[in-house]
Amino acid sequence: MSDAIPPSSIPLGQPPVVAPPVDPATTVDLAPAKRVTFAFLSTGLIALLVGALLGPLQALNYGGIDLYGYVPFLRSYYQGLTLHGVLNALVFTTFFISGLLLYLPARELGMSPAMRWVWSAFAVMVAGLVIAGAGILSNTSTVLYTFYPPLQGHWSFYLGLALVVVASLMIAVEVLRMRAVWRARNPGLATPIVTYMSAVTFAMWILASLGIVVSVVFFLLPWSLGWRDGVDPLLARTLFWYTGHPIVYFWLLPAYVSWYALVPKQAGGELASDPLARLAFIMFLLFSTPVGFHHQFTDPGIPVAWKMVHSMLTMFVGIPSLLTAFTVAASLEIGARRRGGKGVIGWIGALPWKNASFTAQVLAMISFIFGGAGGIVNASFNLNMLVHNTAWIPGHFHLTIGTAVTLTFMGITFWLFPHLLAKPLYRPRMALWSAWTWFVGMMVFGLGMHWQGILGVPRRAHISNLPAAYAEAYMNASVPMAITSLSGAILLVAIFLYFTVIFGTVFSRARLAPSEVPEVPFAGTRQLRREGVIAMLDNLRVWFLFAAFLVLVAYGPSLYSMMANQQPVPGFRLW
Ligand code: HAS
Ligand code: CU
Repeated sequence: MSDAIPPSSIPLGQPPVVAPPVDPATTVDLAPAKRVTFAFLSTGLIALLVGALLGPLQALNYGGIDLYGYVPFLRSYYQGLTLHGVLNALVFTTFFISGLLLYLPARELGMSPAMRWVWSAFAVMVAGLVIAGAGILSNTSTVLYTFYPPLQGHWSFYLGLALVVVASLMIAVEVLRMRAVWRARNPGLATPIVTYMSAVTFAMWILASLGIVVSVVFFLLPWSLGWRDGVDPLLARTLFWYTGHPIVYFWLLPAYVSWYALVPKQAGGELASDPLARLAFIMFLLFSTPVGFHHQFTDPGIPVAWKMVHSMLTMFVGIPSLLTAFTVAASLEIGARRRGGKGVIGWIGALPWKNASFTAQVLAMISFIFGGAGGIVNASFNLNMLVHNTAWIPGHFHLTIGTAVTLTFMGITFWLFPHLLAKPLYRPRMALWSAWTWFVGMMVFGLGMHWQGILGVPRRAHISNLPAAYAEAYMNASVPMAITSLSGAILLVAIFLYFTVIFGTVFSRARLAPSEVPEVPFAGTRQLRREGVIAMLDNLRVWFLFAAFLVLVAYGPSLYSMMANQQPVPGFRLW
């Protein structure tokens, strides 16, 4: 590698392929869109705050320290774990993504969303959160975030979560509508990159959410209301994982939007390859959904051949992330060399490490190298037997959703809140510290949990409350258990620092002058024509049909036989 700036797909410094659209900031009043975005993001962050504060309790549990008795609204470890998983993995993410992937396209296209519709979506999502929250807090739905039957929750739990999903689909419809309007007005032009990525993410989510919608509407809700005597656990698990796997890309892709289309600008560079980014997103649309059996390798009743098909397709869905690693690293390198960075890896030092928003997101990327490698282990049919249902799995998903995604979202708030509120970021140095402590805390957590998993420590076990005879079985894991506990303390500091910055920013009386308000750091300033490969990639309808076909092949036969041979089981309450 030389020190020269690496070539990008379109020569640097050349005029754009065609003139970029008129700067939207000058034409459309985005103030209403900013308000609804802030509503989505801040509600999501409150869910994160409550959910994350329960996290250290879980980490300390692995070190044999039981603090559940001190939390007044919790009656058991499992109630705490349900609240933690639902608030962090399901509620925080859905609110945040709905706000972010609505606002970025609106800003990029210079279009105001249909405000009545998106405020209705917000109201439905809040109603869902309140209803599901009541189910969990009343201890009537301690079924964990995977809510496997025959564990039976209260109907409010299922109804609430269904409303959250429905609301996110309302946002999906709006983003696809905005894209369609823009395309009709600009027939010769390709969808601008951020809108393109957001539209693909939502198209994927529409296909992916089908499993959970069918499961809740036709099985879980009627069952919890007493209208059905039982549900078939295998069918319900399969429908759950039909959505439960691709939902992880519904979380990841908005982070990728930022890594591809915003972070390169923050690094002082640009997106290294626009077409490659689009290709990666189309691969996610195709391969995200037909892989859910990799969560069910140990489930009986699914032919091994189908498990193998899903294992192979899972390897396919790893490819766009590998593409992402190279494109994003190249984009960062362009920025670093423009900033004077030199050397084969010396350029890394020239990146803007003092910028909290940038640093949080690059640390998130680094965590994903380890999270992704663990994912490949999980997906390997034979290795999965070793790690399934052990502490390894929460280790994996705290590096992916808990760091790669969440730390990216935290980094985004460091510029987005000042942008939305026209207020300066409160204590930027503290913001930087919060990113580093979150990263270090999660890496330590990941180390402790993966290590325990290999030693056979189960996930979802109230370790700190085990009878002595059982506890002895895990004596050989005392070192990684101590490491996991330590991470809980580090993460508690990170939560405190991050939310001090957020609350400090939101409640600050200081105001930024219009010229000081940070702009959305769009990196892709080039407008591509809708022709050739780009036109092919822009034809989302065809790709969506391909994706649906692949899903039909991968799930059709198994789902058909499960539906035909249902063995319903009545509900259990173990709490
Ligand atoms: Fe996973 C279980 C396989 C990705 C989340 N996963 C889970 C669960 C969750 C989860 C929540 O095959 C637990 C569910 C439960 O409760 O039971 N996962 C994978 C695979 C991937 C993967 C193959 N997972 C994710 C992501 C998640 C997530 C993303 C959330 C956002 N996962 C599994 C399997 C299971 C599983 C099995 C079931 C296990 C079991 O037995 O229960 C892949 O998508 C990963 C591909 C990623 C890569 C990494 C690319 C690296 C990048 C960073 C580049 C860095 C740069 C920085 C540019 C190949 C893109 C440069 C830095 C400079 C300074 C220059
Ligand atoms: Cu998965």
